[in-house]
Amino acid sequence: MKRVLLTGAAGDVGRRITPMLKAAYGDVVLSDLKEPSDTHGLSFVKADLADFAQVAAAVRGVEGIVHLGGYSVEGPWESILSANIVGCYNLFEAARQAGTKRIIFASSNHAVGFYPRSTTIPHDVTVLPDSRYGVSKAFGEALGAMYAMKHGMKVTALRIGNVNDTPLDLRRMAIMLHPEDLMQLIRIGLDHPDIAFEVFYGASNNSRAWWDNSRAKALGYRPKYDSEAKLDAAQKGQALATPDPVGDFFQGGTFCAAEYTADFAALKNWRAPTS
Ligand code: 15L
Repeated sequence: MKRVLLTGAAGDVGRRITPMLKAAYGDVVLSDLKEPSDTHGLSFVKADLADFAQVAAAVRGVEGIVHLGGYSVEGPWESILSANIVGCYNLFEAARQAGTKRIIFASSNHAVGFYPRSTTIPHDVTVLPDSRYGVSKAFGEALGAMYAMKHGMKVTALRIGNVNDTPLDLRRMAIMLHPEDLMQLIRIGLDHPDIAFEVFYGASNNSRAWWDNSRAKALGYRPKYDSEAKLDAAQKGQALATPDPVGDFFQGGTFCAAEYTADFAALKNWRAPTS
């Protein structure tokens, strides 16, 4: 991998990943709306994802992209539309025009947030987004699949749980992704010879996992961390949370509960029909 671009470099996950990306690939370019306070001596290109010309300038000469940029939580449709729908399209299309070979797309657990916590889901389930944000992540996955199949780009979508070295509550016990384990997933996506289009779950080796990540493991993922080691912290965080029947039932938590108007009893155990 000659040069790697990291979008969303000024965000929390971007700042955690930057030094590891630099150690692994050396030639790394950072991009975001504002320059990170610590660039680790790497060059920075300011780019608004919604502006195609700015994105095209950022991807010039880049062989691989780690696309963390965009709106990272639920928000107004206009914000999701410009940063995550238009922005994601601009990123993939500019990368195609620039001849970029590989893209890691930071999808999210919220693309499948309406699965009950009581079920273990594989990577190839029907998407059940829990928010406009989750819909934008499902869109990014679909876009990545199209660019992989139609243009031969090697695309890996990571349905990231919560990037942290400590689980913030009981939900995060299942979905915590230690930054070093995230780096492993990124390296598989950027380097593995067999990637065409893949969906991996972004979770550490959590004992309470509710995702079947066997596809990532088949390609060499060996997560080192288990949230169980920090159960105390999760219990303390949980004690501060307000109980919620919807949010506590579904994997997506508060993203599911927000703006919820459906008949919970009728829909809570819905599963896509199988053949
Ligand atoms: C996400 O997708 C968000 O980017 C992050 O801020 C957390 O809210 C995380 O999901 C989560 O589900 O905990």
